[in-house]
Amino acid sequence: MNDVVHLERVGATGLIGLNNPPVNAASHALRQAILEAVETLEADPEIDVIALYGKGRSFIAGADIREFGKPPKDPWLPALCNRLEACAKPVISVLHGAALGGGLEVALGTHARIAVPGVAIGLPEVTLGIIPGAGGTQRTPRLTGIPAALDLITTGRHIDAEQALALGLVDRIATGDPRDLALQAAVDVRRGDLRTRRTGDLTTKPDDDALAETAAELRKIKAHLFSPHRCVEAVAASTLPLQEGLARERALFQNCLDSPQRAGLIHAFFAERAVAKIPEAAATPRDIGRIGVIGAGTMGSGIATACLLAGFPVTLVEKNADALERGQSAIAGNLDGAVRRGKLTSERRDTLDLTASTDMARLDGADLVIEAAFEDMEVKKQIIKQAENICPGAILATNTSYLDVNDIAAAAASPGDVIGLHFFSPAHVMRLLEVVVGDATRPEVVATGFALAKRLRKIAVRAGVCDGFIGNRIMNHYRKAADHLMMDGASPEQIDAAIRGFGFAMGPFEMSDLAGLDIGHANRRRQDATRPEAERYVAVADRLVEAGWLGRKTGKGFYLHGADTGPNPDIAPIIEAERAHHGVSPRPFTDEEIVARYLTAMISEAARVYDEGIALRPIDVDAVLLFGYGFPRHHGGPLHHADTLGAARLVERIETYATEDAHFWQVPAILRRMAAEETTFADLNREG
Ligand code: 3H9
Repeated sequence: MNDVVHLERVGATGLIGLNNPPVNAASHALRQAILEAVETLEADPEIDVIALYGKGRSFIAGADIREFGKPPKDPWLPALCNRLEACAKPVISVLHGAALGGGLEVALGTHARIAVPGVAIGLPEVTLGIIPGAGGTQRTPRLTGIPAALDLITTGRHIDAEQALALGLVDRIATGDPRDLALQAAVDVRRGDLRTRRTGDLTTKPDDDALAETAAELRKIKAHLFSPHRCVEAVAASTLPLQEGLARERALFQNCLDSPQRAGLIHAFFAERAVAKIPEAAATPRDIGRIGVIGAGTMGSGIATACLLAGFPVTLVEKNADALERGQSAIAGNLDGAVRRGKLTSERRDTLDLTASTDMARLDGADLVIEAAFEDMEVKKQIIKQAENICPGAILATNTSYLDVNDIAAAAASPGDVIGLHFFSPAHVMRLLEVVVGDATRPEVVATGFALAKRLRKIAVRAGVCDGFIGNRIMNHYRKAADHLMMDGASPEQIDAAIRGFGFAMGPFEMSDLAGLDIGHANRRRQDATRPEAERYVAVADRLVEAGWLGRKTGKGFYLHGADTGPNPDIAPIIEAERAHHGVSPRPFTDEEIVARYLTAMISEAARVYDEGIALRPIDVDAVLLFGYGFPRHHGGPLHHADTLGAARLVERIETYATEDAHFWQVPAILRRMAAEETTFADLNREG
């Protein structure tokens, strides 16, 4: 026996305490230890009931995801679940914290389940590009029926103890310490107060309609994904005898395991967590009581909403009274939406503490001030100076999207307290927060930025200072590639459709219309002074702005957004005029070539951002694109995707494109090194 389980005999009860921190993932060691413990207790004549419970924060959070893609080691989880089910003595399980994926499957292999309130129960495998592979697709429908099993397995959603009880997944809800509950449950089994049975002995009621409906719905909404469809096929097999159904599940699970989508989705899972590992992690974050937000525009009101939703008292300051009023009603609208969606109760809403004022002095007492004012260096410097005078000792954060945080910090008497907190619009919805660390930013200020992100339920990624930080800098680059494609012959709608075909929810021109073409325009004007001579400039979007077409907000942009929808018919003549002006003869592009150029531009800049130290690791760059820019999760992020293509192939591509535009298409030094050394970004993630 090894120390990942704690085996105890208490009277005639054999207790198996699972102890594999932090979340009791069912690693090889844990599987082996549970198997040995069960066999030991089964053979022990003094023992009549066996109970499994989790020590620490959960029962079992699932199979150990880090083992996927490595050679499998016996005992496999499916074999363990079958062995538990076959045990000659009653085996019960107490579920607390998380009983997810393989964790729930282990529990379904036991003969009765007790749920502790607060437990998250579910089969989230589909979110990792796989299906439940240890009997979950066979035993769940036997207990819940096919419709509920399809819902759980194809959405991967977590349910609570009450829902699990209502569905028949657990037999009882009980409050208390998991070990005590395990002992009590054993007593109840002996007394006949808790029924035990083998789930595999039950049969699934056929429901072809539910299967057909779910399959059709998934073909509509998840056509590009692999595993959701396999989930339905596996659940369909649950009407077969158990062993046949399990064999079918096994084959489908293996298909998913081999799919590149599995690797991408699991990379995304780890990306979300890896970004928290920062050099400042050991610093103690400062306490944040009140938060001040300066600027009541879209960003300011979104940031204020996010802070209020997380329970912070907020002071919102805006010098223009009308703008302040608009900001307040935007916040009220956001909060109404949160109540409607069940994210906030009306009672809690009434307790939220928002002070709104046109007087900066009202910021007094704030521990953190976030400025979301106009994107202008002098304005920002002025605001930081004023805020510092009003709240000495507070953290001063700028929500700038592009400007130099070191320059802004230089305006403060205490530049160590200045940091960039780059939110994404809508700030109360988008999960990404770039924490931009200046040369002088103190470690505890960085740690506070990360602690704040956690409270706001956002994914914080540490970024260094450069124009656009990680995300906008990369976006600027691939957005140019889209403009070049448009000038050279592809239409905006073909480009958008091709990019959607890769898995993005929107293409670049649809995105511009959504954000407002004035945003990109202002940014291009800011860059005019520093734009290199050799850079190819595409002025199509400028012509749209000059015509007053700013996208959705004016009803017209690259597309029509009024009574009529679809591509704006006035765009083609503008593009043609620009081509004529630059002597460009258009040529056809395949969707494949569009995607290849767009992604190669993205990967190139992403590689440079990492190589220059703006991002800590390649996986941090992936997280930014995944959680802030809609990069399709099943492709794992641009640098994960780059690994699937290989550095040598990318270098070759860039060199080919460079024959047309040697300024734009330059091979990043890091890609050349990687091609020569035959290494990958995954290698660099491991080193970092
Ligand atoms: C499966 O079960 C397949 C089977 O059907 C078939 C097999 C044949 N493995 O999220 P946190 C790590 S697929 C390995 O920050 P929280 C995580 O990386 C699995 N590691 O905590 C982190 O490490 P680090 C189905 C795991 O409290 C640390 O634990 N199960 C696993 O915010 C803390 O995690 C799932 O998909 C794992 N399974 O959330 C559930 N889980 O500190 C996946 C976590 O080094 N897990 N880690 O960064 C979760 O959803 C959340 O972790 C959980 C806790 C809700 C449990």
